[in-house]
Amino acid sequence: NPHNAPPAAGEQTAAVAKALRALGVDLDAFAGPRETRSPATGEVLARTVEHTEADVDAAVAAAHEAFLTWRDVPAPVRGNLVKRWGRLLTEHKRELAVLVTAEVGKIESEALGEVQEMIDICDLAVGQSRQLFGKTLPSERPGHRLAETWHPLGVVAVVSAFNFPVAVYAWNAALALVAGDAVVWKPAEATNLSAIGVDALLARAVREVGAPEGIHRLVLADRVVGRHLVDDPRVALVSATGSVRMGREIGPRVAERFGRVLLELGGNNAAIVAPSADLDLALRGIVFAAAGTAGQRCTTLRRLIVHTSIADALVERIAAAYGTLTIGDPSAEGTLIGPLINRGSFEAQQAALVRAVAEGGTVVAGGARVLEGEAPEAFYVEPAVVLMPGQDGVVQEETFAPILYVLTYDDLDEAIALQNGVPQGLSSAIFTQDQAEAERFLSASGSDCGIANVNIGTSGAEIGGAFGGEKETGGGRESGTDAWQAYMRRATNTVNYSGQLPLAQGVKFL
Ligand code: UN1
Repeated sequence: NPHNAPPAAGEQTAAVAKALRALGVDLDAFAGPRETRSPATGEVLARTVEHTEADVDAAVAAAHEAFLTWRDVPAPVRGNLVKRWGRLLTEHKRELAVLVTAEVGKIESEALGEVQEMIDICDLAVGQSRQLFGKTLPSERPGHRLAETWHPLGVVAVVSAFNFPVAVYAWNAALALVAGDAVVWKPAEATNLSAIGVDALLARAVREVGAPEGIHRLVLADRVVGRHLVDDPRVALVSATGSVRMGREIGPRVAERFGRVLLELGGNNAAIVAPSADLDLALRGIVFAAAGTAGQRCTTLRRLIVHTSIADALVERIAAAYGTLTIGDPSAEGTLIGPLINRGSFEAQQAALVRAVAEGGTVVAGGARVLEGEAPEAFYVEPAVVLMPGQDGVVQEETFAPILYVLTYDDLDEAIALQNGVPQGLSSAIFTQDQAEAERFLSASGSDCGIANVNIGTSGAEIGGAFGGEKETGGGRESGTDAWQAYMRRATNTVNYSGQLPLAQGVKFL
């Protein structure tokens, strides 16, 4: 693969300091022992505070108190806050993207795209602030009216993952804030700086529109302290994005106290490529979805299920395309593959490849670590393509790295069974020109995922559609047409204007 040398030492640290200053952040106010490292060089970008359980308590208390005022502010007025925040995000798109690139190693256009997702969800939420509607229903009793009303829910805890360090927070926060909730955000430990930047802009918007100061709080904490947040009975909803392991821990804890969860967990996304597929288009869709973001999206394409008749030709073209992808400095012109987030991620990538081979797989492209000499503390890998004889073992698992497993099929039912034959259910796609096949894939007995696409890859969804998945993906939905309901509580109102008291179901009493 062509390479771009990793950034020079200190270059990113300087860029981060400059971006934070432009965002109005005084980093000294966050000074502490937690190191944020650049995945592109391994250097320490900044050291920030580690909040304690007492800090979490204080954050939730402040958020809860602010909620008590915020819930009575008319929703369209709440929308003004999100409108202002969206403007500030637009003005500071570049600086935020610099932080995302430095902390996550995303290439520039993807980092900008992530900030754009925040701006888009703000727009959606502002419009939504005038549409938090309930239905009015006919009552079975004369002179009665039945209605449903949606009310603010309370404090929403947002636990976000490193790979979308800012967009996923915005999906939650923008809707929660118009819904009348307060938000407490615990970002992934690797991405404190972009969280600090985003939170600073929200703080500014809050000041400018005169909203209660406590409606947003940032908690910079590890998993252990994070548990304290999840367990707090004042937290009405925990919206968490991360691994299945994390979901298994959070889900039962919140259920124990009858709190609500919105879980966005692992994906093991597949694309079926049918014999009629437009292979030029499929190739581009596959390469972006499988190798883009260095394979670190929840929606990354991890399994390719190709019709036997075209498998050899397609795999050859994918391998050739992979060889042209430039790996290296995520902010350099032309780079398409940045680094993995850290050493643990690299070790998981290597272990998965070793296992795949032991299970009968053949690595036909990539997989090797590169740029090790230039950046011994950074982990760049070539995206890999691995032919697999079946999908037991390692193919069942989500390895957060660019590894594409290829399986073959002979008839569509078999392909759909393979597509559905994993524990996760986030995203899926079919490449076909055959309309009947496409419809079959989208039908009730087709893909079992929350996202099912035709002639487009598994990743890169727009915020207008609901985002989330089934099975071990956790069942939650963020963004989209009715996600706002997750951040509100629903009341049913029966109003009697008849002057009589007829009982429902014809019951006679007194
Ligand atoms: C994630 O990987 O956690 O659909 C979110 C996509 C992006 C969001 C991914 N819009 O790939």
